[in-house]
Amino acid sequence: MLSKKIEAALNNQILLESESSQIYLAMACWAETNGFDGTSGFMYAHSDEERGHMLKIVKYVNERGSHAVIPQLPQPKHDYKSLLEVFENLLEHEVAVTNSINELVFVCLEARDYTTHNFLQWYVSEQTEEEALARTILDKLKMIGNDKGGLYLFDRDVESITVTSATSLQAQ
Ligand code: OFO
Repeated sequence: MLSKKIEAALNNQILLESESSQIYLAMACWAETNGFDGTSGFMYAHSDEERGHMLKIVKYVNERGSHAVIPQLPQPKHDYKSLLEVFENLLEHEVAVTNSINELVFVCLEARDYTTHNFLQWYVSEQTEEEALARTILDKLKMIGNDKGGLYLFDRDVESITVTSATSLQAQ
């Protein structure tokens, strides 16, 4: 059974992952209604992934004999000035999620909950990948600026930008 402190911290992470899923769903809708179909596909997929992250913690908490609480969520932002703003917000949100995961890892070590600490390692690597991907995408968008042709190509290709290609691009 989890300690009350770890249970509360994991429930807080459930809230954050659920929020991520909603935020990316709202971004998908903005992109879809503004002619950015590729970005919208990317965001729909990302929203599903975040729901997966949330579910993984829900299952873990319940399997450890504690109780996962499904949170009420605030309405996410639904209007953006540009693709650049969308991805800036995405990176900002992922950095906040990373900080929260790091804090959670720290709380587990303090409490000597090595099982939960081990469970969280997947999230630690996942956050590194997600931040690397978001930074690479942002760099591309900054390079493109307001060039319509560039934005068209970006939107066409964004779904195929993977973490692996992002990491190798950064290494170049
Ligand atoms: Fe992208 O945040 Fe989940 O883990």
